[in-house]
Amino acid sequence: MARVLSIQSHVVSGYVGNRAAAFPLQLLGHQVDVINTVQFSNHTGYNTVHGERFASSHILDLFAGLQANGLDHGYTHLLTGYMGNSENVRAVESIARQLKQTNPELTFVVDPVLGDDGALYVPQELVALYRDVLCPMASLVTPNQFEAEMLTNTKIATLEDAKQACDQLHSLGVPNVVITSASLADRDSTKDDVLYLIGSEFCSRTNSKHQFVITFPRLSGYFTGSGDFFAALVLARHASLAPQFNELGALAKACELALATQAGVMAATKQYQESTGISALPNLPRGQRASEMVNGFELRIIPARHLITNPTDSFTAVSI
Ligand code: PXL
Repeated sequence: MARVLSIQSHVVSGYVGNRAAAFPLQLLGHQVDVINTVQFSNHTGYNTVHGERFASSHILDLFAGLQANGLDHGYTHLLTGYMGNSENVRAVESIARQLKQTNPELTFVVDPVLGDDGALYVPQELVALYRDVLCPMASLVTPNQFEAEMLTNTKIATLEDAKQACDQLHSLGVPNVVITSASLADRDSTKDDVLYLIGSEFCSRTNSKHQFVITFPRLSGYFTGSGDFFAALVLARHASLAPQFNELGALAKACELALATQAGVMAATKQYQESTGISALPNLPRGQRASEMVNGFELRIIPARHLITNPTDSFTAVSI
């Protein structure tokens, strides 16, 4: 079982960041310690957000407290998500370096949270920091299509583009890449209701590579935090299958299981949004959203918890 330090955001109400990551990891039997990069009342999809973003000095101080008591020993995994500004990325870099010194076998999972659907929601300078600083230290990165495009400075329109983007990310030094969801023009163009996950494992010891694609349904609805949930699930499933990210095949299996849970929880969330009428409401801009609408803004992680341990969906990775 893994011992994970997870550095992400915290919300009082709802399920993004650490609130979407800790529970599935724990339910799957892993020990999770959390450092929060922000403490907000709710995620930023609501009309308003209260709370604060923590200074990097606060994050580093918490880690220093762990070190002072020897509590920094024993972590097998470091998981990072939304950091929001460059100082916090630098703080995470420092923590990752120190943890790697303590445990050279540390698995570092980086979700490079930059944006989605063609728009950055963090300062532009974070792109270069993720690319040049965190990717070379990471064991696995989990960008979405837009984030992979930003990190590689390429457009991903086809499966071949996606494979090349994975190769480019490998060349930065990261042995495992999962592009968590992508619309690809050259797959089955008759279907606009599917998305693709593209995974790539590179083993430097044997100079071998395994690339795969998994097709899964595209759902409409509000699924904020699903990327955070997914990265935690891949880590959790992989840690149970293989101690480290150096066994070809384990990443594909972990992605199949993580996607099975993710698809089930998203379907349960969509069903809830439909049953409450939220799906039928117009998607008004922030600040103008009706309370009936915002009540459906959260993933149904807790009500659908059985799908974390026993997913009912099943997906198959196809080698490419
Ligand atoms: O990764 C999603 C996320 C994480 N943390 C905070 C957010 C969001 C998305 O809105 O607001 C604070």
